[in-house]
Amino acid sequence: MDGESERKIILSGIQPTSTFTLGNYIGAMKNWKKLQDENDCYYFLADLHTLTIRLEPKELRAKTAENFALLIACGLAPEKSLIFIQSQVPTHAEAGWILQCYTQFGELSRMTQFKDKSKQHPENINAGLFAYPSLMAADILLYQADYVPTGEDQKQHIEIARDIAQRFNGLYGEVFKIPAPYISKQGARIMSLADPARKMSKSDLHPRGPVLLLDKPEIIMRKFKSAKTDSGTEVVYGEGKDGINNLMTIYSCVTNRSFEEIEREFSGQGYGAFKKAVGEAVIEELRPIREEHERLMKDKIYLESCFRQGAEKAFAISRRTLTKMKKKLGLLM
Ligand code: ATP
Ligand code: LTN
Repeated sequence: MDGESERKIILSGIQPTSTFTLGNYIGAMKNWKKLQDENDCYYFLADLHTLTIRLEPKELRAKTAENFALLIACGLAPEKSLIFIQSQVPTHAEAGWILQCYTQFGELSRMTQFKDKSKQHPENINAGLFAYPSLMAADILLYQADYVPTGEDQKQHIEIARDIAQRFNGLYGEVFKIPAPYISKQGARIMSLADPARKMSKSDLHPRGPVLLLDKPEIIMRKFKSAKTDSGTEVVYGEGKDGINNLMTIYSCVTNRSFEEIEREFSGQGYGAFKKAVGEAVIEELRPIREEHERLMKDKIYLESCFRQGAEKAFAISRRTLTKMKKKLGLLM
């Protein structure tokens, strides 16, 4: 951010497709938490976006509840940030449709996520998957967000949201604030432990690729010990060392140590000792989250009151922008 002192509007979302990973935590939630004291923050589960792939209804329901509790367990406090579930706030789908009519076929065709997901699910390349960025633009623009903190992979979607906002404003006057991406320099792209050339992703089915936030300590350690690295021995950041670079990034994000400090700390110790240390650091970082999650999952009444109140407030805020959009368009109100 540009160092101005006034509070900014911060908004971000995450799909509840599966249990959140260490990549989601480092690239997204850890930053979301830092921002919540000094800004007005809106965070939500993008469950409507999840419908673009096929999930069992039972599974979606369970993952949405589990991940809502995980957001809180990661330190997002309902008394500080507005936390809600997208499908419980009807303005998103309505504004999403309107903005689809202001999104061009050509620009949607260029989206990397669309190309990747179409390859992953060739049997189900649906219109929702294609128009996904228009709904995401609605999510952002409805709240007049200043900044959208995400990992690197979402930058293209935020750029299209800016283009849509500028196009709409150009036609109808100042309706939307133009949002900016907010991507931290480090940890914006944590890689899979099994294949460091690929992004760590919660939908990755490889048993040792993603570290899940609810993994037990012994599982986390096993995943780090078997993490794929090159044939070298020195813990040094460098080209052609994707596996070690990724482990160093994870360790650095979790312990706040610089690469130089890490190189000094593990000089002459080999990869084995380093992998174990990264595993231990991650276990300690995730332990309080897992414990808090376990506690929250037993308090269904509290969780439900959080998401009901969140949805109500989100509706009240987003409705102002939606009403403005509809008036500008000539929809009879
Ligand atoms: P899926 O496998 O369901 O596509 P995903 O794990 O890639 O999911 P998203 O729901 O697309 O995660 O992303 C949620 C947030 O986490 C976004 O801000 C995204 O940029 C961030 N994120 C996802 N994966 C990583 C990663 N490997 N490193 C850093 N940030 C990430
Ligand atoms: N596309 C995002 C999730 C998402 C989002 C948003 C992120 C949906 N709407 C609005 C930021 C702002 C993803 O897959 N991570």
